Amino acid sequence: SEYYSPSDIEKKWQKIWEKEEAFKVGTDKSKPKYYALVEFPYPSGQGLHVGHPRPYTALDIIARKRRLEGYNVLYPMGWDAFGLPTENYAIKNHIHPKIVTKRNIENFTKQLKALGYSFDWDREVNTTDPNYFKWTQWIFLQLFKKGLAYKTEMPINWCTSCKVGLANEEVVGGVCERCGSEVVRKVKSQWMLKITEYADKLIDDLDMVDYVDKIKVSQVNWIGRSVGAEVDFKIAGKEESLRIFTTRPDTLFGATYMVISPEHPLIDKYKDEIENYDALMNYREQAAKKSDFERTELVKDKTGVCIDGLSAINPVNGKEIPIWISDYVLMTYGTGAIMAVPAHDERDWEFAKKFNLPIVEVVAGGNVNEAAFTNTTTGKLVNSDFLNGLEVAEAKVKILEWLNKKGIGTKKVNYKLRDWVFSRQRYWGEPIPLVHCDTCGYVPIPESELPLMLPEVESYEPTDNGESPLAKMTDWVETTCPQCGGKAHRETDTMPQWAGSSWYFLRYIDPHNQEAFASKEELDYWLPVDWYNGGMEHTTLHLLYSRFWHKFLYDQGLVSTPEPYKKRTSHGMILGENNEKMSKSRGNVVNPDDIINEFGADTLRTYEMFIGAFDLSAAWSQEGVKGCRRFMDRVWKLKDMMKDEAGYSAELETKMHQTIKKVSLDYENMKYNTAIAAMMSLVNEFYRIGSVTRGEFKTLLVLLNPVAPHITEELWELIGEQGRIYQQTWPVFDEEKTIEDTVEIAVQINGKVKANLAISLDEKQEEVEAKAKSIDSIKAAIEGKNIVKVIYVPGRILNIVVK
Ligand code: ANZ
Ligand code: ZN
Repeated sequence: SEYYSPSDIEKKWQKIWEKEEAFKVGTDKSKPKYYALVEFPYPSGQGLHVGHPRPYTALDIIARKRRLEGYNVLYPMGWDAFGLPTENYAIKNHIHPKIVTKRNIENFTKQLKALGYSFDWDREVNTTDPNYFKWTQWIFLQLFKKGLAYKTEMPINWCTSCKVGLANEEVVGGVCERCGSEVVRKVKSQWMLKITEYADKLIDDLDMVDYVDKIKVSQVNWIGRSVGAEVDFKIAGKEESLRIFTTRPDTLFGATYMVISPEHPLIDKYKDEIENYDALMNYREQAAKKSDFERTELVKDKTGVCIDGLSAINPVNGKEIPIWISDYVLMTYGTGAIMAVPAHDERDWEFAKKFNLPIVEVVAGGNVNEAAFTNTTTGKLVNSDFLNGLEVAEAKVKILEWLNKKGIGTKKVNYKLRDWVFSRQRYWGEPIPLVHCDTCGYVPIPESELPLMLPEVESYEPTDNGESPLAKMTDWVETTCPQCGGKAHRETDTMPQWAGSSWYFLRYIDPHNQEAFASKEELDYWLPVDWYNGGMEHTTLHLLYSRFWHKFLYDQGLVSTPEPYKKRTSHGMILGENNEKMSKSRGNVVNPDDIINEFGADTLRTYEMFIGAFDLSAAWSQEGVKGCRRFMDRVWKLKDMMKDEAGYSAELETKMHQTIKKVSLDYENMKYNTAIAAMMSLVNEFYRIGSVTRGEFKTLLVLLNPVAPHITEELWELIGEQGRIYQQTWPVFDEEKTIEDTVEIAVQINGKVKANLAISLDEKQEEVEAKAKSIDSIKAAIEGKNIVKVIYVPGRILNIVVK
């Protein structure tokens, strides 16, 4: 056909690929495998966002390239479909979330298919499908049986609007991550998963994987492993001690006062002896209104109250020191009590300055009247008796020995990571497959009864007291104990949104298996995921959770690798034209369907890869989209310029090899924008020369195919090539032929450029000189003059000095 009409050819090729099962995962296990993974979407009512195609196209490029390189490729897609927005929509519109979900998935599927991704759709998973969540429940039961799921009363983050408990990770800056409403503390009985048991492995095993640095760093910081000591300080005049956690036991001689959390039980225990109990209670009440974040991060101005009538003894020097309460010490970390060393800790320094407490320098090197000296690598101990003269590291070892010998201190490791709140009081989630029996406690339902289905309810709202709507279904709730046959109640909490995504990459490996979540044989072949790309915002949530589940399954011998993902990368966000987040309220949302209708999916794919460095955010530009469409048009017209010659032309041979090399490497390094720029530059060369050989055109089509799969297949067919591009092999380049052997040099007369000259790099000065002198303008410039000197800078400049 004469004109480039993406709407016709894109549908045509999508049908052909489907019919030919072009991207169905191969069964030949002798081939090397490649598992490329992107985060499956939450099928919201809004449909696909232009942010989705960025990562999906990026790994589609890798998946398509790997197939051409001879790999057996798994590139799957599915739906993370349980969750609040669907449930909230169901509540408002009185439609079953199942129906809403089905509708949304249909829409998303249509949109993704229109983008021409090479997903193997036979492996589609849906976390709300009973055949799927049966295994989510099964894995939960394994965790329960191994003691890694437990129920406890605890203060949880409670969103006042969603009426749901939130994990710490879901509270951002003191408000609910989903709806932005205020989050308060509420004591509730919750199911917890012991992710803390895996804290060390989750840090240490990062050494095994290839994650971009900022992802590793943020996981390590989130887990927050902190090596230090617990030390007991005697309370003056009592037998009892106050235990503190410190990372700096070396600074013990500098501890001039102590601080306990306002919630610390010590206060209530010595209520009768404390002279200002009321003032302490007053302060405690104020502190309770603040989030941990406000108490530690936001407030620079320190507050606190000194406890009158109670003091402590510093064990290293026997000095009596006061005990304060302050909200910067949290009850939920360490022991809820600290020794304050104002000379070497910033928070303590600010506190001491404010309340005029003594500051004693114990590590030399700073000026502790001006600021806390927190450096631990320079400086020696001072004012510290038997530690004097030691380096910080040496002093830590020595003081620990001393504390151990005295029986008042030991090494201790603390983590910021908390166990994972694993229950929600909502309808649209996986039912927790446990019953509670008064005699037997919590008992798993028999595995043969999985999946435990959600009952039909009248309304999906949580009850007023915050219980799940399932609690109202007495028929469903009342059951018998699988262990003793007595009366029992079903657990009515459901699992959080993060449950289904914690193992979905395993189900893709063997999605139709009825006997197991996946067979050992398939798992052995496909694991680990070779490349997983996803959002930075999932680093301390989904990415950490799924590593935890995987490690648990590994310890049970159920999967073959200690880590699920070999490589993890992250994409930047796509912003509105004015560099703001796209949102309905700003009216700057770009709908991918509109772009596809107007310009074609190949243009959208190319544009999203060309928009900027993949890991950085980038602003949408309609002009940029048009530019990519013009590139498609230029590629399209090359068919009319093609000369039927199989090889590369002499003129473009180097350029061809260079382009293959650049595009191949750039794809691997996620430098999609520069790969596309290189292909644009090659196309410019074809236009400059006015023709393209069949060999050159074919190479271009294969290189461009991963980015723009439809137009390239169509052109391949139009020029009468056999087979499809998806059946070809990836072009190879010859390193030697990528090296430029001709260069342009400047020819100067008395330092002024008069002409340019193309020469070969191996040409000698005499040859270059001779050539230069044969150029007309040079000839004219030296005629009748004396050549005083000729200076040649090889490959760059030839300067002829004349008089
Ligand atoms: C004395 C000291 C001297 C400290 C010094 C630091 C520097 P990370 O790294 O976060 O574990 N701390 C301990 N428990 C606390 C709590 N519940 N709330 C607030 N702060 C607490 O920090 C550990 C350090 O934070 C501990 O070491 C303690 O202060 C403080 F030059 O002890 B340090
Ligand atoms: Zn029982």
